[in-house]
Amino acid sequence: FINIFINDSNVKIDNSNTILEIAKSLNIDIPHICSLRFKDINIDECASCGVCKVDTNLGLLNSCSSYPVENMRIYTHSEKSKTARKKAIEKILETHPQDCLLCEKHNDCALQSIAADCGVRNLNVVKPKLRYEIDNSSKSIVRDPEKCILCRKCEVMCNKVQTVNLLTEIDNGYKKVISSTEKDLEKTSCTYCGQCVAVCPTGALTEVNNIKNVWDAIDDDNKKVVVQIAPAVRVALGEEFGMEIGSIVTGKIVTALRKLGFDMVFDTDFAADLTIMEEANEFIDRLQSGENLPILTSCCPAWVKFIEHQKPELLNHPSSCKSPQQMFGAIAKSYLPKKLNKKPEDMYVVAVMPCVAKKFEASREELSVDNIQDVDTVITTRELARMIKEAGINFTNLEEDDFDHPLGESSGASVIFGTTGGVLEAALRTAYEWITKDTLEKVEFKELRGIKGIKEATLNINSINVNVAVVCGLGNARNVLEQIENGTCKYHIIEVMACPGGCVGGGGQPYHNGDFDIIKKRAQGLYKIDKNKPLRKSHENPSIIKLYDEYLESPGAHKAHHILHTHFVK
Ligand code: HC1
Ligand code: SF4
Repeated sequence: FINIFINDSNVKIDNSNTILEIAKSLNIDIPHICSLRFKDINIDECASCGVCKVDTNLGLLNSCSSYPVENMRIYTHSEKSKTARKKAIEKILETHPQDCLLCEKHNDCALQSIAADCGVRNLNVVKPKLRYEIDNSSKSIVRDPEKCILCRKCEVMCNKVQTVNLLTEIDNGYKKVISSTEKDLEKTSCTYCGQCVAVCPTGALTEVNNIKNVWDAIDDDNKKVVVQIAPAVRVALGEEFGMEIGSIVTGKIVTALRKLGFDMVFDTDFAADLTIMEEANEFIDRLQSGENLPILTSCCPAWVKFIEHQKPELLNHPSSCKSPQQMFGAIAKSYLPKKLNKKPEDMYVVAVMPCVAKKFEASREELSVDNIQDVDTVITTRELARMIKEAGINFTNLEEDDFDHPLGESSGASVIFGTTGGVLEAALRTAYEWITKDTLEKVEFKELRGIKGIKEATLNINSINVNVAVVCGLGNARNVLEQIENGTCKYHIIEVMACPGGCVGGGGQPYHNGDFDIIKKRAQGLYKIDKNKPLRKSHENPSIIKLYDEYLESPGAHKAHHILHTHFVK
């Protein structure tokens, strides 16, 4: 601990923190853009945008990368620091488009709000002519390199955290931006994990906006429009309306979706239970035959694309199960129309997801049944918030409502899919009972919880030691894939999610600006929902039991396979 003076107040502080962090702990906001600090995953980077300048007795310093020394005098908002900050912002704005009102990031743009907070009102710059076209080649992410401000956060996420290594500095001088060397994202090995989108402070990286597709479908009288919501959405959407982080807003979302005009409101959790039926069955088969172990979960589309691009020779390991999003769509276009006396082509399936890769996933031709795509359109948690605002719905004051049935019933196991470790925990609750034929009393696998990048445990099931692991973040996934490749992997089953923290930290969630406390609070919300559910095991879900009785026969049966399983592309 050392002694410093900050804005003339004498404080004792821990000098292992940056000036920026110390100020934050003292409730002093220093504007900053480029710093990316994820303590939980050892990321501490900044690109020196210069916006976080503070005035000290040692001169002007970037507070995000400077540490205090004994008796240092720091002025966070002196004229000198404010002027330096303003200059840094003006420098960024020299090449930045000024069509803020029309930008996808309007109201969510860190650059816009910081410029406003710092009093930038006039710009005396002659903007250079357009340097880059918009890249909308992909189904998930739109890139507008014109809006890149060289903060390099996307590069850190893609190269260091996800190890996809796609992003780099391209061009020189006033044309310098961070991008891929290939102009069309679609032609690259991008996984669409969206972690670059999650940290981009401007409109340079945004999701593909599918809101119009949804309004058009709702207005089409010939379509029966059904909607599903992913586990992680229900503990994050409230943030868009100023509610406390981690608030559980499931019932309000159902009401809002009905008000928006959806014909039926269902739950991806139902399909997560279905996924567990198929995946636990597949796991037990492989465990007993000893073939293709470890089995890798396959519900995260960015992870699937990662292994397809990076280690295609290991594609015998992922489970052949479709993800819950896709299983939901497949059932909503086969079993459900029979119940409603409709044809599959009359159905229109919308998914609300915390993820941008889910948009790409829905478009994959492998994810269809008899040439009918399982899911028609995917919107993110953020896009749903925009639709609710567009419709003038006062979300915070909404009454709570329940899902439609039968595709709205779920167990506690399904909702924890939305956080790292949840899919494996859910699978083990079912696999344990199916293997041992005993009741699992202690359903919570605490050792698989928490946001650590790799977690592992050994469970004794019927005298077999089953080694399990949970991985989040694609860099950690690469590590595990290398173990499989070189024969040192000891696990029998591994859950993999591309985003640090799992879906609660997805690229389509309300922007969390790298704050892991937000991700943890959302995860706590999901565990709370699980705890309060009367049924906590997927195979006990009555609607799932009925679905097999009436339609799918049994897990892994021919019909179930035709509708609920897929294959991968090398
Ligand atoms: Fe996920 Fe999944 S948990 S992938 O993170 O398996 O997106 O929430 O919907 O499909 O259920 C996302 C979340 C989601 C699927 C489920
Ligand atoms: Fe990299 Fe993921 Fe962004 Fe693609 S979506 S560029 S893989 S961080």
